[in-house]
Amino acid sequence: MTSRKSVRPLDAGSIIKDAEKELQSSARRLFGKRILTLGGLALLSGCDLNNDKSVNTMLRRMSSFNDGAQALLFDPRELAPTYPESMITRPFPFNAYYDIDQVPEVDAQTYRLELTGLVKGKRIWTLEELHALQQQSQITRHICIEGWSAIGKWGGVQFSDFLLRAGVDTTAKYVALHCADNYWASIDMPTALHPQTLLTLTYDGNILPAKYGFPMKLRMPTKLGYKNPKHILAISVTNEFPGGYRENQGYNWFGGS
Ligand SMILES: Nc1nc2c(c(=O)[nH]1)N[C@H]1C(S)=C(S)[C@@H](COP(=O)(O)O)O[C@H]1N2
Ligand SMILES: [Mo]
Repeated sequence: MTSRKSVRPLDAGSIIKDAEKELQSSARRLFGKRILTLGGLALLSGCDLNNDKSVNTMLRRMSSFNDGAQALLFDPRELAPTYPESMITRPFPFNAYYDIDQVPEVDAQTYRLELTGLVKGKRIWTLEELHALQQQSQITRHICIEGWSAIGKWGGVQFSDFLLRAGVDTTAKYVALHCADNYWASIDMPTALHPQTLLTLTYDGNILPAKYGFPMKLRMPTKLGYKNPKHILAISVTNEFPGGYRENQGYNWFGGS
């Protein structure tokens, strides 16, 4: 992993507020009218929430819940919080399974996004074609399970929009994303169709720089950082569980934030 020296400390208070919102509504479904607070969860998981280290520990423990329990806790229909421009973390941290000097360089001219699997429509997309689709932007919090979080602004095409245009079979179970650095991740179809899931082409108003995933990163504010793949080359739509780079190393597949 990369050095964390340049990274800001975890903004614990604000994460707790975000997580508390999620937990209160999901806990209602789990425990009827009784509300399980984040404090209650902290008690259950045995960590106090007064310092960054314990928030990190809790994030890890939450991620090691089994996928079924997490699917209940983190409803894919809920919206992640959004933030004002003034709260953007500058500089936004870089992270990958290698150092920043090994970031893959993808050539914009020859780049083609390839769709495979359960797709009826257009399977090959140029960057120009993707930029010509309707664009939107979001300011959301990226939470990395390694113990940091940061707020950033991403712009691009709503993923559900893209999938429908490409004639993807939205009754399929999974969407897998394959990256230029051999990383891959996969998500369930409800997450793929979530209104905040964005096929991003820009970061903070500029073309996505290489370190943040040029030419595109799939941004899902409802998922932890490792579920947000950068440098995507191919997307496959399938009913067979595709796993993922981090997931196959033991990170939880659901990966809700
Ligand atoms: N292709 C690829 N995507 C990836 C990773 C990676 O190593 N390779 N790391 C993931 C992790 S763990 C994090 S926290 C974020 C970091 O994104 P950033 O560099 O834009 O902050 O990218 C995610 N997507
Ligand atoms: Mo991460």
